[in-house]
Amino acid sequence: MLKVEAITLREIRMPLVHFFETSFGRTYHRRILLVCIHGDGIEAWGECVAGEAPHYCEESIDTAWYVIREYLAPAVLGKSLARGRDCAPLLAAIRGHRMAKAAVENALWHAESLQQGIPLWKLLGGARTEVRCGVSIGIQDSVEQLLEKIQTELAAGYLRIKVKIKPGWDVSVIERIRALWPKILLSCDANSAYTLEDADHLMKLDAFNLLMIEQPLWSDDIYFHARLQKLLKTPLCLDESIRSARDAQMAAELGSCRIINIKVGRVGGFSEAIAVHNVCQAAGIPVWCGGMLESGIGRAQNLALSTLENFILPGDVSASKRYWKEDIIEPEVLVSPQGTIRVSSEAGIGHRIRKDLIQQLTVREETLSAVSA
Ligand code: OSB
Ligand code: MG
Repeated sequence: MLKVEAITLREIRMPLVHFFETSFGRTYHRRILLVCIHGDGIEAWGECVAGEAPHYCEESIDTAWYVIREYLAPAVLGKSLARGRDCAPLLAAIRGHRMAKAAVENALWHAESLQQGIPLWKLLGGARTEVRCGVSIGIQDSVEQLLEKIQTELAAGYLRIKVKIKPGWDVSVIERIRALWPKILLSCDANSAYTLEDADHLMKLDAFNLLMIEQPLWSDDIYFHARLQKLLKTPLCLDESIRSARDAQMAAELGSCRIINIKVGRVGGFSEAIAVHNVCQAAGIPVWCGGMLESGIGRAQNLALSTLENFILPGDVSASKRYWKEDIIEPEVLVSPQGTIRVSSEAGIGHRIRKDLIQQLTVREETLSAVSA
């Protein structure tokens, strides 16, 4: 039983080692909202994966800060929770704002794992101790630069390469990659940059034996992806469109995709992520864990989720050093030359949280306390 005594919101700024470009733009540095829950002598952490601006979804770091301060924190402060799982019902009266909710809920799962003295991945129901890793590579200034990056990541051992595509940076780029590496596990992610009118163009991708095409159409669509999937040989994978287990069920029943990317922030926290995982498993849809350029806290939590049984495909779970010169956890997330990460058997997230570094990176901080403690 954890009594939620106080919640600290903190914004840290971290420059990316290399810019990251998707079909909606380039990011050079991250503004990351960290949630720290205090209670019964425990400090537990959650990372909000909302972006700097509302491009991937409606949320941003600033909307998340506002919603947590005004609505989510008051719903849990002063309450005693037996389990991380008990958080979601307390937040159910607030619609949407899933990334904000996930930051709070995931911190409570972290608290539970610390209190019980077990690894977070075990608490989530993890079934494996080694996770297979892939990388997501953004749009570059030239195809040559992209090919060079792929070469580097393959040499580092990564088991699947995903490249970002958009109109004007798609079929010919994939063709160049396949000419060099005919056999690697290769996928692409459009972040909703196309419409059904592009179906004929997207069908050209069928020539390249891709593992999947991720989220080609609208970020809120499930129906039209089913129409597109019928035209394509290549499996579609949904990312943005899947916000709940219900969405996953709908996609499975309509045949909108054959693979699903689970991001714990996008679906509102670990309990819904597990529910999406279970729906997919029952429907025979393999899943993998997506990433949102997380700092070490979110990265370690993604790793924990990736140990569940139906996380069959290599995810966008990669080493800290691909994104950060210095990560806020110790040890940082390391990937073996075989492209795998072994999870820790320590309690909690299995990494020490570097509070000194977090303090140095902090640009804004606010502590909310229970009214009558
Ligand atoms: O669509 O998967 C995506 C990053 C920001 C927003 C959306 C996406 C991504 C990535 C990065 O692909 C994956 C990672 O964190 O390594
Ligand atoms: Mg994606």
